Amino acid sequence: MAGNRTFTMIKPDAVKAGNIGNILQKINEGGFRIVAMKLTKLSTEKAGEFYAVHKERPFYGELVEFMSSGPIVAAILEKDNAVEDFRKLIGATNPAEAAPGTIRALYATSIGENAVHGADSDENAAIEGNFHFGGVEMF
Ligand code: FUP
Repeated sequence: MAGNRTFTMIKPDAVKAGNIGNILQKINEGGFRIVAMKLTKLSTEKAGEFYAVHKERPFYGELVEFMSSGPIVAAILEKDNAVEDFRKLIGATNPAEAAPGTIRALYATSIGENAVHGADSDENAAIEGNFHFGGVEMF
């Protein structure tokens, strides 16, 4: 059975562009409840750890540099079928391929600076949520 929680980050590009409010509105309209949320910043070490699965990919260095370049919003979201429904709401990794009306179609500028992260499985949602919120009270 599909789980009911996912993990997201509003990335440095979207925070810098002033789109936290717009993106949270899309998340609310999408039917997600916020279980935990914080404005934070990843060190290069922490960003490298978070994206360790991509370590061998050619874009890893840029990805780590970008994700540690400014504040982000990290959040745990709740809804039936959360992981799959959230990935539908954010759209394809490359904003040029993201469906109209999706968060990335609206607010992302490139495949690297694509406004939001969404966990890709229940297992990763739990790992990523714990990475940012381990030991923190959930609502
Ligand atoms: P997604 O699950 O949609 O976030 O996409 P991936 O897990 O494939 O990629 C994770 C992050 O790596 C993306 F959000 C941005 C970055 N990336 C690139 O910079 N270039 C690529 O070609 C693919 C991904």
